[in-house]
Amino acid sequence: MINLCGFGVSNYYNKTKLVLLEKGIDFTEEYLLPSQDEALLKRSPLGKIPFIETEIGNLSESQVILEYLEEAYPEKPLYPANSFERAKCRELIQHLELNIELPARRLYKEAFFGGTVSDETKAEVKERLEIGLNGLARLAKFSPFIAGDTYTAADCVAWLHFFMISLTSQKIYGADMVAAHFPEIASYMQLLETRPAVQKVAADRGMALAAFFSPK
Ligand SMILES: N[C@@H](CCC(=O)N[C@@H](CS)C(=O)NCC(=O)O)C(=O)O
Repeated sequence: MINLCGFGVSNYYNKTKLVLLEKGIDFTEEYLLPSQDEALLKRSPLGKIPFIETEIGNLSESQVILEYLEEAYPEKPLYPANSFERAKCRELIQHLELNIELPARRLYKEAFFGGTVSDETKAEVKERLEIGLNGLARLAKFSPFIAGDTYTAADCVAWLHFFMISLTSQKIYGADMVAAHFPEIASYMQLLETRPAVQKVAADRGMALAAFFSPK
């Protein structure tokens, strides 16, 4: 049995959870916040979440976990069978994570955690986000899924990161940068939200967000 560790506010935790659900893999969840405590570092090398525990050992880094799950549980594939199409699917994921989510993450402190971010950082991130979103717009198909006619792991990642980037850009810049780059975004998100696994992650995320941000 797989034990998924982390918490439901994290888009990387939710990415791993969504893939487990989509693939119909049995798993348990353990609520854990990131930390540098030795007890956690023994389980996750950088004290980050998510990570999974399996009978044969632990794995950190959500994308590594996804790739492992795809190989270990090939039924209900979330990557195309063809090598080049599979690479195109991974290309979308890499762009979403490295060139969009990672720069935007520098704004989360102000967008979600009551801190502040300098105007210089905001301007720098905006420039990186413009480049990342423009690049993704050249790759994304939305026909109707992001990589083409089949639902893939890239949709799992896109659904989660689009949600966060859209919220973050509205909070920091007063404008939804995702909607500005992808006119089809609302119908795309609605299409994904017809899936039971997506609905389950969205509902759990809603509860996790409410609990995390409720006055203590
Ligand atoms: N590349 C990692 C990112 C995971 C990550 O950054 N998780 C955040 C929570 S959303 C975390 O643990 N942050 C604590 C830290 O950076 O020390 C993955 O894909 O799993």
